Amino acid sequence: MVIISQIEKKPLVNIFPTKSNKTNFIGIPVIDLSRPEDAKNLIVNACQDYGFFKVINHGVAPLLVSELEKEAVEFFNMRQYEKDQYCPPNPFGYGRNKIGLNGDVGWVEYLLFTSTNFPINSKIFSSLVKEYVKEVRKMGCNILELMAEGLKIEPKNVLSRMLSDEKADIIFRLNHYPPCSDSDPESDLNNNNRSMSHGRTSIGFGEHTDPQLISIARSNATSGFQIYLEDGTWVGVPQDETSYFINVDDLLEVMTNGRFKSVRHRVVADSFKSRVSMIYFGGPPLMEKISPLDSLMEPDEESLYNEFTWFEYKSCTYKTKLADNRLSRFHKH
Ligand code: GA4
Repeated sequence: MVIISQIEKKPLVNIFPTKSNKTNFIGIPVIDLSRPEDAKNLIVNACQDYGFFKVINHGVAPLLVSELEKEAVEFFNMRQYEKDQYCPPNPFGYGRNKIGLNGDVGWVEYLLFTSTNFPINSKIFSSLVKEYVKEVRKMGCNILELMAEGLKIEPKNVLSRMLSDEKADIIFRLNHYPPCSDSDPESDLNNNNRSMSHGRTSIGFGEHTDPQLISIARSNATSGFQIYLEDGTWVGVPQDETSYFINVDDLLEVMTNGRFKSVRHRVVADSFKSRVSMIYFGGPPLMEKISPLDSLMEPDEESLYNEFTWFEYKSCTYKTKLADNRLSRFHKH
């Protein structure tokens, strides 16, 4: 894949890793969706341990994915003034370098939109997005059902109903991280086994947690995605363009009263290769009340959070910076 467009101004954010004493990490959990009996328990373990896992045998047609990626690449290959017609992302549309509304920057350009409001005037592109979002929503519902089964909570659709609802608040994002020659591939950010002595790396998308319930991501064969482990290390996720990567988001952490972890993650720009990713963010209907699930609470267990609607949480999210801990604002003190 060739992407010729370059982001003009380089908002380099060079950062260093916090620690590098990796412990007990045995790799990203891989869940085979064609084996639901095993999958349900493995999903629960992965959500508790990392808030992150990879799925295989997911049922999304490779042709659909490659056609959508082709459209995305064509879009990002357009001249800057053509892409700028879809600016600014307020919060939806085309964005470049700036992330959100509060001063975050990254070495990235993107298209951000809701499933019902695709800004690009191309029938092919918009019908591929529609079809893709439908397929990925199906996968998301399946995963949420397996989660409920693994957690032994009833009814089976207690989580998935929020995604299958026609008012589910779905956001879809296409990201393009152009190669960044200032990124040092030897740096500790890109390779966790080396010392941090000369780490200078460009952040494509800064560290954050996703506010929704679940995020379902897929990218081309360029690496750069990293997750934060509880022991304070960042680990690079080996790329696999045939699989999907699932994040537990903030709302699932609340609904499981902290059993599942909303995974902190970031993307580091590659020095040589473009990275193109597509991410489905599954949120519930705006008026859905969010609190720990009764069926999961032990008799004397107390809720860690004050109840809120997704609308309240989302509104608060858009007032924050990317790296902020948004959940802490809803913690009971
Ligand atoms: C992170 C997850 C999704 O990409 C997103 C992002 C949103 C944006 O890019 O506009 C936010 C970010 C995300 C969380 C904090 C706020 C809002 C940028 C930002 C600084 C679309 C979302 O829903 O929240």
